[in-house]
Amino acid sequence: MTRGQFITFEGTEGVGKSTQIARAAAALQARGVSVLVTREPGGTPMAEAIRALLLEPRDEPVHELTELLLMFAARAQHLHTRILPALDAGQWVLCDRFTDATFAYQGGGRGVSRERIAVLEQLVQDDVRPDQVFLLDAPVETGMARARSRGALDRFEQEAVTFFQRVRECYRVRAALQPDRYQLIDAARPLEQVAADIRRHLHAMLDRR
Ligand code: Z5A
Repeated sequence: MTRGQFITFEGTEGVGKSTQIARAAAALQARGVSVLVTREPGGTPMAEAIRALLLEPRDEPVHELTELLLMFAARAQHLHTRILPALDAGQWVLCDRFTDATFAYQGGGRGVSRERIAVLEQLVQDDVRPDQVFLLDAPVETGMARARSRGALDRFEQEAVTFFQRVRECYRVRAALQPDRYQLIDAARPLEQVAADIRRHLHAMLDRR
């Protein structure tokens, strides 16, 4: 059995990750690929319970290490009980955010050091890294306007524009450092153009196998 591909979708809020994952899954399925669509934090019942803890707005200040450890606790459960078994079974896993989000949000956004995050990455993931990362990139204000038309804001969505600007910058730096693994996608364009770009990259991945 050929191992599946692990593909993640990243970016600041409202850039269109969920929308594009659904289209990417359909494009792969049309080529006969078995796909698992999942997300972080979350993806298993226990990890979804941790997600609810993380996203719920609360009066108590949340320490950045508490947030970091909860992200990786959810990830350990998700990776080892859901993602890796699916990859071993030959499925392609499309995941809405993964550890790049931790470097961007807890690192770039909250100021936790890269080294500290890397220690947990190694502990939880060993050598597992996404095969391909689609970084959907758009001005922070564009994504915020799209996402905020939905109503009540979660704990992350309540952050200031400057927080998301640091997150975006961190993502862009990571993408520039590893151009083979990242596809930087201009997500400010109309939805169908973004989807066509991603589809082209996925077809190229399939053709190489
Ligand atoms: N987080 C973290 O801090 N550390 C970590 O390690 C991880 C996560 C894994 C929840 O993630 C929070 O967890 C997240 C970071 C943190 N907080 N924030 N911000 P999430 O992925 O669930 O949250 P999100 O980024 O806020 O998701 P989102 O708002 O659902 O965004 P999206 O999935 O990128 O967008 P969408 O739902 O596909 O689209 C939003 C709207 O825009 C929708 O109405 C679409 O129809 C529309 N849209 C999409 N694309 C377009 C284009 N191209 N043109 C026009 N309109 C569009």
